[in-house]
Amino acid sequence: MYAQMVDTGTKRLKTLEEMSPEERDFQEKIDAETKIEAKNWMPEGYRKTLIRQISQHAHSEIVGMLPEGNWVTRAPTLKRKLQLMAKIQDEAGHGLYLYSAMETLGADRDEEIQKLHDGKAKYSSIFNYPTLNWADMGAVGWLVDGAAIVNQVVLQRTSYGPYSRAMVRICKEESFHQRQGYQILLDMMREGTQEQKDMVQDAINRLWWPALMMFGPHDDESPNSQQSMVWKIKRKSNDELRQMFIDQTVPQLEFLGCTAPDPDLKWNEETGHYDFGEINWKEFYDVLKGNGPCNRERIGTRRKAIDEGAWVRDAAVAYAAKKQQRDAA
Ligand code: BYC
Repeated sequence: MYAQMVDTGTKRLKTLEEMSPEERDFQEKIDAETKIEAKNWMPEGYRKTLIRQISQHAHSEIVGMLPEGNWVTRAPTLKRKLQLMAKIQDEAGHGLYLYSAMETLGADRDEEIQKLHDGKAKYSSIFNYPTLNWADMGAVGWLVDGAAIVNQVVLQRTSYGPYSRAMVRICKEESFHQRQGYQILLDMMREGTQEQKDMVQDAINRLWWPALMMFGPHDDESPNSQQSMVWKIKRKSNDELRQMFIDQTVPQLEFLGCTAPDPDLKWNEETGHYDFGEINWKEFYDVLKGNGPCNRERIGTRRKAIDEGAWVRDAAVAYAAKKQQRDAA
């Protein structure tokens, strides 16, 4: 039974015998599926890992609004425009629940957001790709929210209570997003012109591999996984989740009448899963380093939004102070 990284620079985890009594109690709670709450004792590494993961997740929701925001003015009908706006507002809400969950761990929201704007914090690689045509709105909903759901359904059982409860609500909304994305593509494939059908295939060709990258590096290349699995922050590994996503998505792809840009994708009778080709990991790590097609644009837009919204925040603070004075008088 292992629970915590030994601080020796090695990858070995501490055995129960090597732990302090507090660490042992904590791990026993985790093993018994008791949720950890904000006021409970927790190892510093557990707190830091959660702040890292939840803040990255929150930043992803907020930056994730940008590729879709690009299409609000060009959505083809009023109904589609309203649906897209509602989805984008939901993402903002997800960001807010997640920043709040992160604050329960003692992290400061402004500081974490500043790290994002300084290019020091990560957010999901997928949002550094452009959305070039209307079918991308369908493909983002279907593939990107679809991948997010596979990851987040499992996170509903994560060991930290506030994160797990935020996930329950987020998953409900994400399921709706996935369905509306798939419906956009179905309509284009069933009722569209050849040009519109080609747009759907083009969107899938561009977003397929980046969607698979959302699950992170292979398990043996993932520095955080081993510890996060023992602490039950993560309940399934990156590769397990990626396989689940492929297995559920390929039949939907076939139903659409489209193909994936992967010549190695095929059903494997023996394993009962789809085999698929290797991700371009160089591209993945380049995007993480800030060199994806839209990294600079995304961060630039976020910084501009914060700068231009400063007067609103100042006005709200001034109003609250005035109200307090009036109420006290
Ligand atoms: N992009 O050791 P690993 C959404 C980083 S959906 C960028 O496996 P971990 C939305 C990783 O952070 C997307 N970075 O890490 C949907 C780590 O770097 P650091 C958000 C990535 O944390 C629709 C390093 O690579 N979902 O929001 O154990 C519309 C090594 O990786 C990525 C979540 O955030 C990536 N794809 O596992 C709008 C879900 N993959 O921090 C919005 C919650 C890996 O050590 N997060 N990295 O410098 C998780 O489940 C886990 O954090 C991950 C990575 C599976 C993503």
